[in-house]
Amino acid sequence: MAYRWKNDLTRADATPYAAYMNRRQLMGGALGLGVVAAAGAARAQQAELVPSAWDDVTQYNNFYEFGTGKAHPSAYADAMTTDPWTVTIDGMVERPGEFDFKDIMAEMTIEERIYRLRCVEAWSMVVPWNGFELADLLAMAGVKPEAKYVRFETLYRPSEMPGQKSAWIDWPYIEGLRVDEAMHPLTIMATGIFGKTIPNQNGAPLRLVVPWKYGFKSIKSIVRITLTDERPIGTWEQLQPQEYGFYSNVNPEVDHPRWSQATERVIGGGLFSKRQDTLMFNGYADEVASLYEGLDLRANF
Ligand SMILES: Nc1nc2c(c(=O)[nH]1)N[C@H]1C(S)=C(S)[C@@H](COP(=O)(O)O)O[C@H]1N2
Ligand SMILES: [Mo]
Repeated sequence: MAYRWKNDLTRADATPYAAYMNRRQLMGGALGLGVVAAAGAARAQQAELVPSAWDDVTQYNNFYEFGTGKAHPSAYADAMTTDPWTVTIDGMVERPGEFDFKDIMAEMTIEERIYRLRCVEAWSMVVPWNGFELADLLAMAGVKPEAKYVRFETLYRPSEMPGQKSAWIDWPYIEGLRVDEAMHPLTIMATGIFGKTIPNQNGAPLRLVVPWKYGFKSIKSIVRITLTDERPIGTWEQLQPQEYGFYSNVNPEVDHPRWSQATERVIGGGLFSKRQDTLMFNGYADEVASLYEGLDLRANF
């Protein structure tokens, strides 16, 4: 709840000020939307970090279940039914089961986390998420000591997800983390953005956010979480293992085979959209570098 991390973003890194003001107003009404205001400490820690514009966060998306264009998710994701919604937690847990999303929300404390999002395609945004630590959800099920990995699965429902009608991806979308990565306090399950319920195109009703990894690790619209001792093979690793590895930690020194990862295009500002240097572990090295001590980050990309 009161997890603190180094915040080095300032207003100079921000996209439009109007969007920021808009967000403060939204946060003012957040209680009415079922979002519990964050603890003061965590909020103050991020006070200087200004998010991207609402329109960019909700209209420039990757969610291949709705098509491969950046505008496809916002155009088609409304068709996805998110209520009722259950999440199965199974595998190496003490209390496996199918949990109703509403029951999960009743147990969890929602807070705001403003994080950088760095896509492997070399663009980035800053997103104000609302959500809870994944560790708290896993504690509900009780992780057994023999579990080494967490495997996540997105909804498979071609009737509501037109992209799932093409078979070039072996649906459902899958992702995975090591248990220690999953338990890290920076790793959250997001249920909102900008103090509002998360829009379908961003992964309603709950999606993973792992801010030090490339965006594709942050799997959307999760229906199943499995604790396992077998390393999961994610959708992108399965498609192109030489391009997308299991770790996919943001690393400006390890290029994608087809492009540099040293810099990123900041979404927003239209013609004036700028490039900036990509940060090691996306700016979260102080918090997470120790997880990878002794690991060759070039071999384990
Ligand atoms: N199920 C699912 N999750 C997904 C994706 C997807 O296509 N399907 N795209 C990923 C990619 S590549 C990125 S960059 C982020 C984008 O999240 P956003 O649209 O909320 O910015 O979602 C990730 N999660
Ligand atoms: Mo991405």
